[in-house]
Amino acid sequence: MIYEDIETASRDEIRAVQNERLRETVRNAYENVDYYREELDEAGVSPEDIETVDDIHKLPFTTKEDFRAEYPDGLFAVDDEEIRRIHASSGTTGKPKIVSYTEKDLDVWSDAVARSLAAGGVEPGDTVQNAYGYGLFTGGLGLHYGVEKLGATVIPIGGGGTQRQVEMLQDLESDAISCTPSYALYLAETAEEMGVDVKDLPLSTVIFGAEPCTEPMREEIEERLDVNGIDIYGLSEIVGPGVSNECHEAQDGLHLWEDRFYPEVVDPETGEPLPEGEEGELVLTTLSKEALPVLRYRTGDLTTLNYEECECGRTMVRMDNVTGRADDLLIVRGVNLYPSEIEDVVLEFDEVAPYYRIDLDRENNLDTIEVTVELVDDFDGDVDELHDRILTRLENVLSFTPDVLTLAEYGTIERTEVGKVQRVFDHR
Ligand code: DLL
Repeated sequence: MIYEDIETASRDEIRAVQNERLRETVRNAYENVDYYREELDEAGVSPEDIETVDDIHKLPFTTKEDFRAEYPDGLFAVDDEEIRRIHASSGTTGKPKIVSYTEKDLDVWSDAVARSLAAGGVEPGDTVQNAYGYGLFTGGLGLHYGVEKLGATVIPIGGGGTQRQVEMLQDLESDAISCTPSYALYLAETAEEMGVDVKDLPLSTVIFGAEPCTEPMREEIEERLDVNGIDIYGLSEIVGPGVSNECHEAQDGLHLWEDRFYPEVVDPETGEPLPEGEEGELVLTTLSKEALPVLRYRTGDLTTLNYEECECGRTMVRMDNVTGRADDLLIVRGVNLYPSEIEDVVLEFDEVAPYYRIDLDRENNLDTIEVTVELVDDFDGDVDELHDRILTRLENVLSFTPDVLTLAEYGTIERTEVGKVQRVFDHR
């Protein structure tokens, strides 16, 4: 189901909307946010210089450090009376990034989420169990209002309480659940422990996001829960969930709602724009936000853009699913590695459960890396032989051998019931 006509508009139509909204956004930022006025003045750019999206590169970037420096409300463009809601993105260090919404912003956001859900195969009348955390995190309320906007029923269960989640799936016959990918797996595991066969339940879709999910992880979710695993992407600074979403027809990239958020992909080192199809850092500009216009935000997320029309009929650009962030890069004794590359290799093994952790340390001034993976519950093979096979595969695919590879028993690695999973522990 296509939720809004603009999703199938021609490139010219999309461009026209983007150009007009970009001009408005820049004007709003310049006139109402001291920070942007100073930045643009310093860069020698006036709002009149921005006529079309082709001029966007003239604008300076906004970074997470700018959000922190302007904490709490230095980037807000409206008076307090116009703000209807505040959210915050926690982050692991420093102050949270505070974000705000006017009534219209909330409306645009819930439409973006409704669009996303419809693309993911959720229909009006369906029941969606929303297992994202409610509160300052944008996942809970973001999904909540999107489900309602679509005309579906939301069960606002929030994060955690996994046994109850399973009971609700059974008793209320939820058609879809929204949660992080790691939680979807934990749910499957809990259901198994409870003796509930999730495959027998009506559940047909998992809307997962807020964390990276590699292909083997998605396959595991789809298989264990017998569902369509649909990827939803977003970030608080831009709006929250609903910036882009996979369509259930193709499941081949996430349609980015580019009438609301303008995407670019740049070289993470130099900031130079990259041609279509090349992987780099996603940069987003809000096109409709009143309370918090954001110009060229460096998301830190690595992806590629694909402007080919999709088989679902939507014309909006697709981004590759995000499996890493520019700042996830692990440099171990000079070798560059992304955790997702390790995940891709280890989860290829049927004997390995989808739980792992990576520990980095330093001994005698030398980096060390330990990879711990879990064996499946019913493993009855030769551990040493499997250990050697995994090491050889890591060596062949990544030219990398961990100092220690531990094959732990099933259930050893801590599960994340609430919030985002952490898999890399840097003790250096
Ligand atoms: O995680 C918003 C969200 C909630 C998205 C629920 C999807 C579902 P933040 O807490 O601000 O917002 O974190 C944003 O999370 O820059 C990515 O690094 C990561 N992220 C979000 N969605 C995905 C995804 C929410 N589908 C940061 N795949 C982003 C990979 C994702 N990473």
